[in-house]
Amino acid sequence: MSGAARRIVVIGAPIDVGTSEPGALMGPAALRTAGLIRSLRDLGHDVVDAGDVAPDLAPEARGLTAVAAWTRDLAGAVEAALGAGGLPLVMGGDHSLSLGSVEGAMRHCAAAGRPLFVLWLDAHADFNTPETSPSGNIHGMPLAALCGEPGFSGLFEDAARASLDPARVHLFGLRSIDAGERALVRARALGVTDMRDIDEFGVVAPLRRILERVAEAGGHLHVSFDIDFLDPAIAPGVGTTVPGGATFREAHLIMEMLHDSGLVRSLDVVELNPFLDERGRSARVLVELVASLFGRRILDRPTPPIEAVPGR
Ligand code: 4U7
Ligand code: MN
Ligand code: MN
Ligand code: MN
Repeated sequence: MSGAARRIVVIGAPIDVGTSEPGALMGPAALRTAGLIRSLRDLGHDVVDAGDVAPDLAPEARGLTAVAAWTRDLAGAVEAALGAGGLPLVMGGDHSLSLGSVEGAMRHCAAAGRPLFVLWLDAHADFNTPETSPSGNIHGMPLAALCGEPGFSGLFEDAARASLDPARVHLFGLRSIDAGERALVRARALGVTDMRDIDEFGVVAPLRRILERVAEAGGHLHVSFDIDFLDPAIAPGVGTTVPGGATFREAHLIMEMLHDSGLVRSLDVVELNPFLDERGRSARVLVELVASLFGRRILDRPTPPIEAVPGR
C-alpha cells in the first residue's frame, strides 16, 4: 500500500484571519507556483486541484466568527474528499485552517469507526484558549478547540463533535510554549517530542513509536505540518520563526518514514507566508518535503526494520 498511487485532493485555504501577520493568504498560490501539483503528478498520483475554498464572509468578519465560516467549509471539503476515497491535502493559510481539516477527518473517522491520530509538526503547541492566549491569535489555539477546551462556542456546527482525544495528539518539534498552554498540554496528557528529545534521541525512535501505535490501533493519521517546524535558516517564509528548528535532513527523513508507514490519510501544510519568503525558498522546500511524503525517494530503499539498525 505504501508504494501505491493515491487520489490526492489538493484544497487551497487562503486564510489569514487567525494571525496578526499578513501574507499567509498567498500560501496556496506560492505552493502551486513552486510546482506542488506537478511534482505529485510526476510521482504517478491522481491529483485533483480542487481550487481554493472561499467562505461566504462579510468583509468585516473577524475572530471566531470568521474562523467558524472557514471551519465549516473546510470540514465539509475534507470530509467529502475522504468519503470519496481521496487523501485531502489542505494548503494554507494560517494554522486555524486545521480546525476545519481535523474536524472533517474526525467526522469521517467517527462514521468509519476508526480512531483518529494527529501528528502536529510545529515549533508551537497551538494549545492556547482565548483565556490563556498572550496574543489573541487563533492560529495559536486550534488544538485546544479541537480537544474541546472551553471558550470556543459557536466555532463548530456541532460542538459535541469537537472531541479530538488529546491522548491521540502528538506534538513534534516543540520549542516555544506559553505558560498557560504548557499547563494544559500536561493536564490533557498530549504526546510530546520536543526539540530536546530530538537532539537527544533523533527523529527516528520517537516517530517509530508514534507510527507503531497508530498501526496497532488501525488508526487514521492526520499530519499537520506547520512550516515553522523547520529551522528558519531553511524556511524563512513564516510569520512566527523560532530558532533551533528541524534541519532539512531531519524533516526529509520524517517525510520518508511517514510515506513508508502508509498510515497518512490527510495532511495540512500551513503557515507559509510568501510575503516574508526569500526568492521562493520556503515554498520550494515545502514542495520537496511533500513530494517525499508521497513517495519520492533517493533509491528504492524503504525504512529498514528495527532489527536492521546497526548496534542493536
Ligand atoms: B502557529 C503563540 F504567543 N503561542 O499563541 C500565540 F508565542 O500556528 C504563537 O504555531 C502561536 O504558528 C503560533 O500567539 C501559532 C505566541
Ligand atoms: Mn508554529
Ligand atoms: Mn502552528
Ligand atoms: Mn506560525
